[in-house]
Amino acid sequence: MKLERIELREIKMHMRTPFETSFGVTHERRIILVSVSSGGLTGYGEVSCNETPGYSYETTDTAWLMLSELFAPAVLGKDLEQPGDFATHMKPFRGHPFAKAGLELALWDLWAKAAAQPLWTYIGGTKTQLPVGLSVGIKQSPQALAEFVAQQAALGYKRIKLKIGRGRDLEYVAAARGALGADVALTVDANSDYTLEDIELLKGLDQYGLQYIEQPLSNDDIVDHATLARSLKTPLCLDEPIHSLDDVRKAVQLGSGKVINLKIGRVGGHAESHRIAQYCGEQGLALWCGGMLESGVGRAHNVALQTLPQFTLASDTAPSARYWTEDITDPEITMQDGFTHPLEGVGIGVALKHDLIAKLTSRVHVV
Ligand code: OSB
Ligand code: MG
Repeated sequence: MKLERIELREIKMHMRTPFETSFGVTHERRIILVSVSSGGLTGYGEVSCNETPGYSYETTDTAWLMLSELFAPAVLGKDLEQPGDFATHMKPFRGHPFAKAGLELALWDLWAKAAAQPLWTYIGGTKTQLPVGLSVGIKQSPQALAEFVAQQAALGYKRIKLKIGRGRDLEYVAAARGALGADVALTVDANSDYTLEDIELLKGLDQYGLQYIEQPLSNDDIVDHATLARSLKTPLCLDEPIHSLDDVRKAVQLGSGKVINLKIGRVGGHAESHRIAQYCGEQGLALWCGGMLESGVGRAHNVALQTLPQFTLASDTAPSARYWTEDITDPEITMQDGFTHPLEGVGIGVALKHDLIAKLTSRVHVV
């Protein structure tokens, strides 16, 4: 298909409640929607990196620059046989996976629409019951956290993940575990806030029966994680340092973690996500799909991805209502009894609310 038109559109979406992690607080998301048109069809993708370089070096502004100046011009007018060909055109450009993914996702949606198929079956998905986990931001006090998680667990989530950070760890986890009881699957995510000097403190987490500890150490580390893994009973989950199948392979070789949080944006799109999922299946690694506080567009892609048979644990695909007063898609992402389900329309299976999107738009660039 010949890529006839590429549009970048930045929208601002206010979060219903601020989301705090060890690297900062998010009140408002600045999201780039990417649309690619060909033969009367349009595919949609989302750039899901943060507004500041707290989680990764990419930001909304760096992604806008890369997409408008380099990535979109490199494929505009090109005739691609399949979305996988996108990688060939990105060869000259190092890094910036979130920016690349915004465009790559749009291609997958477009190709699935051209095949008149839902994206989830187009990529080879088979699972229809998709367990949902909730990612809970850092709260003001252990007591406030305990009350919040008790409320949320009642909604049926299959796993609760607590954001932790220095000075906001053991007491908070103890309070949440106390409120939830022993049977609820509980995890923590430090977003790289600790070092190996904190090993005794981190060992203290073993007593809470956590399913895994996500990214305790540096954002680009897999070596110290291997050392830490040998000292803990709780399995480690890697998030930030995984950008490719090669990164997963090296982490497995070193023993850095037994669980992989796969984010489509962080690995540059569906094609690399698919390769990573297959490898995780072969290696017996536990796998789940992470979230980046996406709009319904990004979440629809996340839902499609986690229908692949290699996904084994609950994914951070909480319903739209958890994040937004009104999401930009119809339908919104929903959850029933702790599960979400593949979206059955063609492509990503959601229509965009163009009137609402127009009101949220801060800039548009047509390549
Ligand atoms: O580390 O998984 C993370 C949000 C922004 C940046 C990093 C992370 C997160 C989340 C939220 O945990 C997941 C979600 O609910 O979308
Ligand atoms: Mg994480």
